[in-house]
Amino acid sequence: MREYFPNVAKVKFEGRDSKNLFAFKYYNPDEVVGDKTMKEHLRYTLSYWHTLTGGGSDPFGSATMLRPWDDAETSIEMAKQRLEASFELMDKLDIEYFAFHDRDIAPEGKTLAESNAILDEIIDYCEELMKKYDKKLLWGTANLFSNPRFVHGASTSCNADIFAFSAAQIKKAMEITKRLGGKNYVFWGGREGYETLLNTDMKLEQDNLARLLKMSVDYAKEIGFEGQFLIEPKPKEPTKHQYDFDVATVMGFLKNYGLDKDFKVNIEANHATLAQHTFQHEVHLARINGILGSLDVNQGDPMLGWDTDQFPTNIYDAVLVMYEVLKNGGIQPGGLNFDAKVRRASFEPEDLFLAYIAGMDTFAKGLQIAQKLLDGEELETFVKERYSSYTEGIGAQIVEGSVGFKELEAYALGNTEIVNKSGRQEMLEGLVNQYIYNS
Ligand code: XLS
Ligand code: CA
Ligand code: CA
Repeated sequence: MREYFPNVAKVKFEGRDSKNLFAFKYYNPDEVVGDKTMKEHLRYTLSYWHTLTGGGSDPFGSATMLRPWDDAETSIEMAKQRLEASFELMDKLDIEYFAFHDRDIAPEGKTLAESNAILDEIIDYCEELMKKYDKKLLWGTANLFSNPRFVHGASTSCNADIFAFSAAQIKKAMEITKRLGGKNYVFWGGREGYETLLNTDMKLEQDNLARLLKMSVDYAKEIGFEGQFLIEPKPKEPTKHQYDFDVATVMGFLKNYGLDKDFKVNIEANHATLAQHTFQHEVHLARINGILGSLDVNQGDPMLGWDTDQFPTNIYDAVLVMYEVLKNGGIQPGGLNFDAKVRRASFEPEDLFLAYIAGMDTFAKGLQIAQKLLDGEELETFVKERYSSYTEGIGAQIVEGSVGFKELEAYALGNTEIVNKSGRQEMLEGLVNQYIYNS
């Protein structure tokens, strides 16, 4: 098989003092952190769409990326070359998992039947390469947003024919995900949202979205697909208002339609910030509600208001998110998917390696620091102490549910001196910094 990245050898761990740009400084797959190896904790995942099919075009200019498969003669040949290149990348970067959409792994045909046949051919080859390189599928999904037919959405389209087409496409995507042993299946909203309420029946659209999800659950049972279903929240882009706005909105939606037992969430950092939340906020909320499924680790740019999908290099965010993951007891069967693309000006093939190395080192270091933060127990102890009034006396009675308004009024009337304590935010931020500086 052709070598696509001949200028880069297998990337190895060389430690913090290494000056080799193509080496890990912190990601040491076999290093044990807490109760697992780094590799087991992090479950790094290559995003097929950004890494293999992203060309670097933006609203002002066309593609810039130099890619070794650019010379392929047909789209099927190109898809096969991309597959080969993706496994070489995973192999050289020691990435165990990948994730894909049906339409980025294989080109679309003129009809659904033709698209399915092309997909089958590519998936055959993918299966072969997965065995050869010992790689796994974190999740599969269907692209229900790129083709112009999805102009009004997929399951929320005003056109029932599009609902049917979407169902058929998900059916096939779920089948191939099962076939490849996918650990999860992702539903990101695509164009499930609206631009203006002047032309929108929001009630019907939301009911239909729930109908499609219910059909997905039923079909998974029918074919014995046991992967975890994940909804990926995003507040806007491409529509002005996406229905799966954020974790809280998704939770309400799932409960409303009786789907809460069947879905968890795939949280993306850049989507969290677009919703005016921190990444940690979204992960924390999912964790305390038992629905933390998987993570798309990237980052946005605080100066830009859109989904820039940059490789994650912010150590502060990585620490706080890994802290949540550790408190969750891990992220399996989810993982950390680099849903990130190199900048348009980083167009050389080697930039892909440098970007993944930067992201992988950031989360490896974040994991190490988070484990220390957890072991140090200062944060947990502080929070526990801050709420200690609920462990005894009137607080304990409130929590047990043994008092109501009358009892609380009697208590409050007799309690003439209420004392509050400082929240010590600056001290705690300094403490987190100390862990980062000293590790
Ligand atoms: C787009 C999403 C998408 C999902 C998968 O913003 O991040 O790539 O992760 O459909
Ligand atoms: Ca994503
Ligand atoms: Ca994104």
